[in-house]
Amino acid sequence: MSSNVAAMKTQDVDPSTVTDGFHLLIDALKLNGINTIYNVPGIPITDLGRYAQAQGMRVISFRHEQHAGYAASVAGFLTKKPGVCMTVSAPGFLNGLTAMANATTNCWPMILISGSSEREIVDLAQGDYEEMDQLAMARPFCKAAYRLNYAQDIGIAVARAIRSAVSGRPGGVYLDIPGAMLGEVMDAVEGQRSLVKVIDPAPRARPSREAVARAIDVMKQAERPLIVIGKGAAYDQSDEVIRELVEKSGYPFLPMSMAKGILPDTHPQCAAAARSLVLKESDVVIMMGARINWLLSHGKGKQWGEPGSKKFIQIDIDPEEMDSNVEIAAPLVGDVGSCAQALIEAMEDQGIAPPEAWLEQVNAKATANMEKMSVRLRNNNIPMDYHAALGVLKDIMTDQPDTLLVNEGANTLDLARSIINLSKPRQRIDVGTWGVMGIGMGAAVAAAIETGKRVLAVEGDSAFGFCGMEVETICRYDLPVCIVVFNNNGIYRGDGENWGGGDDPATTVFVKDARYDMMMEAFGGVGAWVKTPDELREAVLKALDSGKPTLVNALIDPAAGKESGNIGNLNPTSVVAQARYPQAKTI
Ligand code: OXT
Ligand code: ADP
Ligand code: MG
Repeated sequence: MSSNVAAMKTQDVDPSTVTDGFHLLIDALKLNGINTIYNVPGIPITDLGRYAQAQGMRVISFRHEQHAGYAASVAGFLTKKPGVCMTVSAPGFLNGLTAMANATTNCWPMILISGSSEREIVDLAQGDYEEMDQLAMARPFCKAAYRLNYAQDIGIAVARAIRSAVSGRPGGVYLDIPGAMLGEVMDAVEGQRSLVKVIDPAPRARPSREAVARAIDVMKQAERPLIVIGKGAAYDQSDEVIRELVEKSGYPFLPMSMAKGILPDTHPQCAAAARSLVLKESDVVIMMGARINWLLSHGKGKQWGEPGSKKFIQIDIDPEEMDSNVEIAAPLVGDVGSCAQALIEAMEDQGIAPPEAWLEQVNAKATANMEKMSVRLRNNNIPMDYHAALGVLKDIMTDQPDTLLVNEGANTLDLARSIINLSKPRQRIDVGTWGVMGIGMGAAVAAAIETGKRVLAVEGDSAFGFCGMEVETICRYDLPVCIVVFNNNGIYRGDGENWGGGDDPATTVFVKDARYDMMMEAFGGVGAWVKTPDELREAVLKALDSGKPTLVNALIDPAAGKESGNIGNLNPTSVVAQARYPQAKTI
């Protein structure tokens, strides 16, 4: 910065010859195709949001930073470009940090930009306004953390942030913006010159020829093969290549929850409805953008059959993922598209085709499970149970495949995952690797903003409570989001009792029959309070048809759910507890 620029007064300024930190940051983001910021305003970034809007960016302001952050991370998942969340210092930063940590855990690219207090005061711990050493706090939760001390470094810092977020295994990146830097004035030409357009930030990574040959050798030995497709594959957007690999190999495939729809759930090779069988009985498993973590019982235990009965081929962008839980016989390090393409080419004339008997066994199990399920979906019990309500939503989603599905809760999540068929890639956004509650409204906003499509958010009443105030955000931006709250009056179930016999309600129950629909009405949206499958159908169809922000409050039998949905086995217990509280055995 030249000294005459630094000494300028407002009346001397010709905005065509000088710029500042605010505008350079906006220019740097726009230059790199980032045109949306998910934000909560306040000192020192209030004006940054205003100027970004003035400069043609979409700035979506939330009521709480966590949801702005979740929205940014979901934008990253859907677009392969880092979603940007902007917050104020200390408390706002910490609110956003949860979302950035969640993005890193889910391998989604996101940049958290937080304003921060005066460096000199923070470093001497002299008690500045919202003082906190944010850079140090952020580091354990992201791939990279950078501080921007000078306006002239903005171009490089934004370039580094973008590359860190999307290259290799994607994740969260933190950019610390001391307030003083934003106001720093700089010559406009020099400023423009300092900006960096990132070229090829996430280059394709092809697997080596030897690695492909090794994988083919393993595939040739397979008698009961399986492909597990994860959200890393959905993120990769190589939808056609994935489909070709699955269909050319003829292998049954099991989609992890957010990989549903890359190939339709109704595809003849889909083994979602034969999950236990394929995990247990398969002998060769190709993992494609899916980690062998808790969601797959770490690849061990009785779910996976006899120890040593499997060989794994794993496709992943991150070499360190290999052997993390079980031995990987054939690691394929690279992006899903390149690895799948390499396998397709190398498979030619290798006689790779699964034995008919295996396919028949898988199909028989899937058909039996689907038949059992379809009977349960057609009931008219009052109060409604999960199956009846989800049967309605299943039909609607089948008829309207361009609608995106957001889903969270416990029973609401687990049953919707199995029941609602999807047919488009990246059609489903859910609680992800951490099973986090409260992602719903941020995800719904991002899904609507990034795709321009209708969104159906199927929410447990507890899950919705984590983010419910964002219905105001949905109304304010008039987004085509229909929220269905599965209102069973509580966490898992609404019929719990205080085991001490006191007047306080049980720890897992809520106010009975709460009118969540009125929250939506309070902000000008449409509310509906439904008690039967027919009423539910009518309300959701009306919402999706009109595109108006709508909340359908669906009364669900408080006794219909299971403790923790499908993962009750993860709750710790003890013989002492079981002996003291006989009720513990019955939930
Ligand atoms: O093969 P088998 O025979 O085994 O059958 C399987 C499939 O083959 C079959 N299937 C089908 N059959 C027929 N047709 C079709 N189409 C079909 N598809 C599949 O069905 C079975 C089951 O299949 P599935 O589901 O694929 O398999 P499974 O065994 O379940 O898979 C295992 C998992 C682990 C992969 C799967 O269960 C999974 O992905 N689970 C994710 C679980 C998860 O993340 N849960 C959320 C967290 S729970 C808890 O932590 C909650 N909290 C605490 C809390 C959290 N999380 N976060 C924060 C910030 N604070 C606190 C809270 C507060 S949940 C919660 C709130 C809950 O209350 P709500 O009111 O919101 O919700 P309700 O419960 O509704 O009240
Ligand atoms: P799921 O929960 O669906 O099983 P995970 O989040 O556990 O999926 O796994 C996603 C995996 O995908 C991560 O190990 C990540 O490194 C990997 N991944 C992310 N992007 C790509 C990509 N473009 N190509 C290959 N692997 C990827
Ligand atoms: Mg509930």
